[in-house]
Amino acid sequence: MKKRRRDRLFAQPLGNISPFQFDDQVAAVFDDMIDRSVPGYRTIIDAIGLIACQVAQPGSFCYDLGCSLGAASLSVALAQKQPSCTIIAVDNAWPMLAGFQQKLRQQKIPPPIQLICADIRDIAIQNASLVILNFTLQFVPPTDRLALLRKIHQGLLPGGALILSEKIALPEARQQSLFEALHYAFKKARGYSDLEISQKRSALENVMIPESLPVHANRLTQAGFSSCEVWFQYFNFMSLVALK
Ligand code: GEK
Repeated sequence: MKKRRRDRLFAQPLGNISPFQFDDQVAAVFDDMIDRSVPGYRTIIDAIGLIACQVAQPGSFCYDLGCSLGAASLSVALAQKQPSCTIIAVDNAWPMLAGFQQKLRQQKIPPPIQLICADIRDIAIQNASLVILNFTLQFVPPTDRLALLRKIHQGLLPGGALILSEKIALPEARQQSLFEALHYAFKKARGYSDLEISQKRSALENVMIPESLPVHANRLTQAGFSSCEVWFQYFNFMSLVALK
């Protein structure tokens, strides 16, 4: 297994901070970046495999939308005792998919995993027992989110589940600044400097748009989901399961 490369992308002063992109530079350090930036990321990835074992149905599809380097897909694949569903992993950033492809070559994975380079707003979802949006919806323009969730709901089989993980905004201003400060402290404790944190924050502005939990819950209901439960929260990062 290749040693993970440390994220230093925002360590030097950048005169002009361009909007964040999932390019070659990001793909090369992504494992380290997400692990040191998203509280509980590894716990969520491991739990996705456990959730998949409960809901994945033989002969169905499991979609990992915005798969990046495939951590969630691999968790689903490795957790299954015997191949039961085909995993369809989708991302529109080619450098991320290329990184995932490289990982797949290094590992022996039982169930089939198909990689698709596409915008998740454009693909068909069908015969799905599980759909995973692990920190991806926050990168989809808010005006397109309901249509995407409706499509996911329609493509799910009865009893199918959506795992939605997001950075969330807190509706109450004092809680918002407390949770922001806690996330800042989390990143500092993992070795990011003030400069790295503030430059990355600027790069993500208008690219990643978090919303509050009530906004997500209402939209899921509007999209047709009959129930949703938060199973994980660590500061302003949460993951929920929505059922058809
Ligand atoms: C993980 N789920 O490690 N269509 C396809 N892909 C998209 C789109 C879109 N419209 N918008 C964004 N992406 C992963 C982590 S990262 C989250 C997900 C983060 C892709 C984008 O290219 C990137 O790979 C991913 O969604 C978001 O479990 O970096 O905070």
